[in-house]
Amino acid sequence: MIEQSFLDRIIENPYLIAKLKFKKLLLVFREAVKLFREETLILELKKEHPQDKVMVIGDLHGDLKSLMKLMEIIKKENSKYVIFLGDIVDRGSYQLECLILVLALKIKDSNKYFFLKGNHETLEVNRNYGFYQDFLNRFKDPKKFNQVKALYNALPYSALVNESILCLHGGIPEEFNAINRLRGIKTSEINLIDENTAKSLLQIMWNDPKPNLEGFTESFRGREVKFFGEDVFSDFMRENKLDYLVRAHERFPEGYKWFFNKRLLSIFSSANYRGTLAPIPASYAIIRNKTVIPKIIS
Ligand SMILES: [Mn+2]
Repeated sequence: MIEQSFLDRIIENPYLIAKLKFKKLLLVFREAVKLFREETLILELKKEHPQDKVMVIGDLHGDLKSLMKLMEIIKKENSKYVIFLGDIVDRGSYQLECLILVLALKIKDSNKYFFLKGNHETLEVNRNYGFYQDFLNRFKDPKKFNQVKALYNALPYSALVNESILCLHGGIPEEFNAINRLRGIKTSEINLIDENTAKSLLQIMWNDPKPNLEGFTESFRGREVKFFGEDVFSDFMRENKLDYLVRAHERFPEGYKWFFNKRLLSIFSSANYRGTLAPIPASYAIIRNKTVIPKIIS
């Protein structure tokens, strides 16, 4: 069992995480995995009152400074749910700190905090963008990374808020029925899904919207990854009876971006991405009543 006082201490001061022994982190990983394995691939979150708020957070990429600002905002917004859209690790200076902090929040209040899988919550991407090496530098033993893999394998892919607002990391899959088919399947049953459904999950993590485009087209991001235009987006939303889609995965100079007649909101919650590019405003989203409101972290 994890002590509450330990969770409180690292939530209060996440810089302590760098000093923790692996044995202590192991407890965090195991406890978090246990919770995620009870969840479904598509989370179904219900707001009891229309004015209940849901806070949605985009890519963090090891930007602990932005995450700590968000922690202050989480307190002020007092929302019913907080959904992280993934891409917590890779690229930034405090990847492990960000990951463990998000897991600590999950363990502390599992009915409030949700963590969806981004394309950087995979070993293959971590090998190329920093987290795997960062982890090896700290803990030396590649076998210890199995704990991280177990975590990645247990994460949900999408959250459906009041059956009408879909939250995910990348974009809509080519197969519109995938969301319905995935509903009710537990994350621990992911090995039972067929190849087509697995492709939809990959596209949920990787796809991007593109204005002035028809249908789905090839993406530079990889095989099976697609750009999607407004026509297929509208069809997808109609078929799944959805009002809004909230996603992350892309960085914009203005901090966030609306697409497709303000029905798709793209947010990005790291201001100091890679530390080398000029900082941009980081953003998050608030879902309240039946609308989605983009916000800038100041
Ligand atoms: Mn991404």
